[in-house]
Amino acid sequence: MDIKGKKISVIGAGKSGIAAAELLVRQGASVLVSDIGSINELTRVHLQELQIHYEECGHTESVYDADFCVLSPGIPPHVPVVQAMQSRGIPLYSEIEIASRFCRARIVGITGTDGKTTTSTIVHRLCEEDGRRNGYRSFSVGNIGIPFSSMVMEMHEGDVAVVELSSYQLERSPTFRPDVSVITNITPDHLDRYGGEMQRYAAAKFRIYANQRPQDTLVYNADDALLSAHFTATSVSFPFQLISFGMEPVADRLRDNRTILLDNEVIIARTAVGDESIIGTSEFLKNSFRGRHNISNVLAAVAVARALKISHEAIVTALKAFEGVEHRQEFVKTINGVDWVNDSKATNLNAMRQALASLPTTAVLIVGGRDKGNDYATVADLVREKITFLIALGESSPKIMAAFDGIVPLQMASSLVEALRFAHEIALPGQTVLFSPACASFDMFDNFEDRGRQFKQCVHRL
Ligand code: UMA
Repeated sequence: MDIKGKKISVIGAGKSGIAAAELLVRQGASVLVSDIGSINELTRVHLQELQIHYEECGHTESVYDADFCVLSPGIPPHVPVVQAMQSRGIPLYSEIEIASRFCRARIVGITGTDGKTTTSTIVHRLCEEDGRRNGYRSFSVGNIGIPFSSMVMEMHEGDVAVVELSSYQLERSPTFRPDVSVITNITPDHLDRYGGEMQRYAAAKFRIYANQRPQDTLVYNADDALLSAHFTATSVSFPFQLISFGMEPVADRLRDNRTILLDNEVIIARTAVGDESIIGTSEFLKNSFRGRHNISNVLAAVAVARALKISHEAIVTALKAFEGVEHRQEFVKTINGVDWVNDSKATNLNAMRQALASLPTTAVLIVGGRDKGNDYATVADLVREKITFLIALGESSPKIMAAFDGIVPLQMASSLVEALRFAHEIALPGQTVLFSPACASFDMFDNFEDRGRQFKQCVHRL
């Protein structure tokens, strides 16, 4: 991508905007970073050091004096600055598109509603293990929290970029092309951005394979009804290789003869030439990494490993050593026989559902935050079965109190500290205290990482 001397506006001074600006300036472009809000002191100093122009507290006319614009993923398409760019014919690209144009490494792109962080982390560990043996490096970037642009110039040919991708990041990425793409599942989330239409949300996810070619691979979850129907429909032929994975018994769903499946708790790679045993689930499941959904994540990662030709030994070694992901059903501590679990990454109801389903004990549940249009009735049965007491927290607590009234004893907490204090008093030895908010964090915290860290600090202070 030749951008020398080009004028580029970067909209949003968050993580992705700053990383894209830095990459573009280092490649010789003239960049203006523009944010609708204020830019923090640390970022301002960083921009000044790099001699990057910036403006804050609003987008001025200057942003339209550009050859193209880089849009941060959290900025929805209906906001005035995006509308104005479009009406003036200024091309808009995602930070992912920009980074991928400079990428020499192989790209594994991982999307899906849930499981993408865990799957990305496992794939990264498998690649690291294989890379140690074969002299290449793996990078874990994207929605996981480290912008692709911030690492891309460190990547060399033969390395692997494991890129976690939200649907937002797949928008405005017209040439992005992963060597291996993964779709873990598609269930309702972020529908506010897609006019409430599931089809539009799914279409954004399907952008992940739009540029894939015959030498590339797409990995999909065959247990997901929407994905299974999409990729087995005989009316469409896909110009790339398909590998399915799933825990449900394999029916005649395969059109490619390659699948990663579970047979009597053993992961099997099935191809036209036969079956190969990979690993038993008891060899990688542990206190810090448990639940059926995590077996599904491992199946996806094994499918990627097969596509990348990662050795059997590297797969087994890395899986045995895998201890789970921070903020994702993360075991924090046992206090008086009660296990405390941080699941702050559960920003939607489906993620909370998975956490409840994989609980080995009954639990006291702390739930709530900024509501995303959750229909709590859909988890009522699971809550009745697994939860002995519910503590509602944050903006959505009145809605949560109303939804679970009569289903489980409950109480509202005015702060995280108070929620923990209630839970500490109520939980009995042998139980779990599960912090699985099922909501966004922005009502009380900077982001879900901040929320999870504060939770863990409070637990350690109990
Ligand atoms: N802004 C404007 N103009 C507007 C609207 C917003 O300038 O009209 C500004 C805001 O004031 C703010 C900036 O844009 O300063 C924020 O940009 P952003 O929301 O895109 O956030 P980043 O810090 O760039 O982080 C993004 C991802 N955030 C979102 O997609 C909301 C991060 O995913 C990701 O880790 C990071 O890029 C690096 O790739 C977080 C996330 O919540 C984890 N993702 C969602 C999810 O997982 O559900 C999709």
